[in-house]
Amino acid sequence: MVFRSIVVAWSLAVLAVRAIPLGVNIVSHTSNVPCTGNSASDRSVWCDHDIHTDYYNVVPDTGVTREYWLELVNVTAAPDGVPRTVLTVNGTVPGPTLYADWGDRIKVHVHNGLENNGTSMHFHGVRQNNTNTQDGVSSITQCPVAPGESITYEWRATEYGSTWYHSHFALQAWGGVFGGIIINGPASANYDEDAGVLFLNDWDHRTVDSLYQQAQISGQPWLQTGLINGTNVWVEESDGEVVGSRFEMTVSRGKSYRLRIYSAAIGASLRFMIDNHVLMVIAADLVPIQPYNTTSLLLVAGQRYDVIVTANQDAVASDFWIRSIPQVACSKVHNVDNIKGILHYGTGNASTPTTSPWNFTDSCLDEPASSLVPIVPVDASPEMTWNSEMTNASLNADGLIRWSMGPTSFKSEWDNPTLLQVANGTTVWPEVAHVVPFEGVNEWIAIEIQAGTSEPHPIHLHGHDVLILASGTGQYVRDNVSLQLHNPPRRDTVMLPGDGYMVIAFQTNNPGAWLLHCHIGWHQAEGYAMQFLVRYAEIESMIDTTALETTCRAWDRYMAIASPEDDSGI
Ligand SMILES: *[C@@H]1O[C@H](CO)[C@@H](O)[C@H](O)[C@H]1NC(C)=O
Ligand SMILES: *[C@@H]1O[C@H](CO)[C@@H](O)[C@H](O)[C@H]1NC(C)=O
Ligand SMILES: *[C@@H]1O[C@H](CO)[C@@H](O)[C@H](O)[C@H]1NC(C)=O
Ligand SMILES: *[C@@H]1O[C@H](CO)[C@@H](O)[C@H](O)[C@H]1NC(C)=O
Ligand SMILES: *[C@@H]1O[C@H](CO)[C@@H](O)[C@H](O)[C@H]1NC(C)=O
Ligand SMILES: *[C@@H]1O[C@H](CO)[C@@H](O)[C@H](O)[C@H]1NC(C)=O
Ligand SMILES: *[C@@H]1O[C@H](CO)[C@@H](O)[C@H](O)[C@H]1NC(C)=O
Ligand SMILES: *[C@@H]1O[C@H](CO)[C@@H](O)[C@H](O)[C@H]1NC(C)=O
Ligand SMILES: *[C@@H]1O[C@H](CO)[C@@H](O)[C@H](O)[C@H]1NC(C)=O
Ligand SMILES: *[C@@H]1O[C@H](CO)[C@@H](O)[C@H](O)[C@H]1NC(C)=O
Ligand SMILES: *[C@@H]1O[C@H](CO)[C@@H](O)[C@H](O)[C@H]1NC(C)=O
Ligand SMILES: [Cu+2]
Repeated sequence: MVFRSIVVAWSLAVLAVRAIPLGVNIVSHTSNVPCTGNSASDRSVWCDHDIHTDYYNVVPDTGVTREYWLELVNVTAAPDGVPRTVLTVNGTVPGPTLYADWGDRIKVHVHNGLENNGTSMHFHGVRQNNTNTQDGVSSITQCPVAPGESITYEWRATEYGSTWYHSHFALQAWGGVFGGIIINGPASANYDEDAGVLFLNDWDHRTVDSLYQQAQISGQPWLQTGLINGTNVWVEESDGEVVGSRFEMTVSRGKSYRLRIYSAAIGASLRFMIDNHVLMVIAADLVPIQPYNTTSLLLVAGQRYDVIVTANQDAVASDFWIRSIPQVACSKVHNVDNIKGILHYGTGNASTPTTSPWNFTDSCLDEPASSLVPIVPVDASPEMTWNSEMTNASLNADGLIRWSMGPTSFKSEWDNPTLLQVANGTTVWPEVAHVVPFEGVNEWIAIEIQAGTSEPHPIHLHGHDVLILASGTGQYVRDNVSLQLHNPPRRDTVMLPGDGYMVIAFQTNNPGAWLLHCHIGWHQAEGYAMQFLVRYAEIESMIDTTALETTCRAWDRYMAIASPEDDSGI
């Protein structure tokens, strides 16, 4: 089949005035019919498919390839009114949103326009079914892309919903290199309008790179503030002057809006709420769930929730605060009461809200398992291969903090990625690369993770939605804890409770080198990671050795003048 390439390079100005999800109108399909049937009064249908379609095995044939060009640019920007160096995609934080329909192929050209950093682009939560080579992880699936060089990624949107792309090189993602991905598809509840992505960040006026040394000596550094979709205000300590501006979202009374909420935090766990408005939750990461209502939602680093907000208030006197509240139990962020945006009813300028927050309990635990019920059920097999990992922190020979999953802190080499070694026939791995091989086809793997400290950690597995079979505090004892095998919560990023444990499961149905790691940037850089090498014999044929080696050769040339690797390599 010949796929037609559609060049998609919308400007930000166009994005700002869109009324319906972009990308749907301008696409001409070469096969199949357009996805009619999906409307405000029935979001469950999608072409010949619907919200009950098993998206792990079935994917619509759209015949469409979406092509995007992204450029890394080093700018001076002031997201909260205070200027600093920000590493961006195309000059903005967040970077441009990528749109596609369920089943489309997505081709992303990334140009590294930075002077002093490598890069690689990871499509978080994207399943990469048989395309592990496109996962964009430095040291695992590729060498970093050297300054001035480009790379092209191509993958199929086999799942739909809300996810994001971000750099997987050093701390670059938290320097500003990230943006949203919206894959249009069916939904588990109806809404009038798609309001798009809404990123939550923790933020500081110093760069993450300049804080890394301190993080390695005394743990997560305190950050000054946070952003809502790339903006916030800041009150100058010297004279009380207010700089920056607040995020605003304008709604019409009576209408319902789908909001895609993301945490792109480097460390904080953020509670999201809109005063007086209930959030109807319809998806956790890329997994549609049975809708449920809540007044606030905790997002740990890397997670997403899709919610429907109905503008059902009488907004005569006031607009409403949108809040992102770092949870003090596990976050080191100041300014907790002033990371706010405004939900504005009607036309004209927004007023300063006088509304009060919903009551909440400060907590760093994920939403209860009973709330996160996937629409498409997946059961784990009681016959599983077990893998146990103790996680902990210690000091290395230089007195720097190093985290470990298992016996050693993770360390991989920028210029010798796992896939290059697989292409070369390597089967013996250094202990620090923490490679766990699985050869079985469609075998169920249970990973038991025990936290060695009181700090909770958002754990992310690449290339899979994991099933959360158990989670709790204290020491895990296999025979004493029952596992939820029947349709447990399923997603790509899960909070490991402090001084606690969790058991997550996945099936070996996708060959490749898949990273499992903590999504707190500092911890990832300090070695909180391991990799699964799934079905070795099938990986080699997927690798484009020429492309891999071309990137690596350019990187080797750059490394002669670059700063040496001083982190885990991922
Ligand atoms: C990003 O910037 C590049 C270079 O200016 C431009 O060609 C491209 O269209 C932009 N991409 C998007 C998605 O806006
Ligand atoms: C993913 O790949 C497997 C194995 O090739 C295949 O059976 C399955 O249908 C694919 N899933 C989708 C959604 O394409
Ligand atoms: C970004 O620009 C600043 C200021 O010129 C420079 O110090 C820094 O090295 C640059 N960063 C990268 C990654 O190129
Ligand atoms: C990336 O660039 C920043 C400057 O913007 C620098 O501080 C940092 O060391 C660089 N990181 C790597 C791994 O090259
Ligand atoms: C958040 O920013 C992105 C990127 O600029 C934009 O597409 C989106 O519409 C914004 N979200 C909301 C809810 O306004
Ligand atoms: C959520 O609350 C709204 C009213 O605020 C109600 O219409 C809706 O049915 C509720 N949804 C669920 C899943 O309980
Ligand atoms: C809205 O705000 C803008 C910018 O602050 C201002 O110029 C304008 O007069 C305001 N409009 C109204 C109706 O208050
Ligand atoms: C929060 O709890 C207090 C004390 O129970 C109560 O007075 C207040 O109305 C509650 N606020 C909200 C928004 O529910
Ligand atoms: C974690 O590491 C610390 C410091 O190396 C050590 O004292 C402690 O015993 C370890 N904890 C566990 C549970 O292994
Ligand atoms: C590939 O294997 C050969 C022979 O074992 C070795 O000499 C070479 O250094 C390896 N190359 C890489 C990139 O690992
Ligand atoms: C496991 O449960 C049994 C029965 O409740 C109890 O006697 C035993 O102490 C528990 N084991 C551990 C290690 O907690
Ligand atoms: Cu962590």
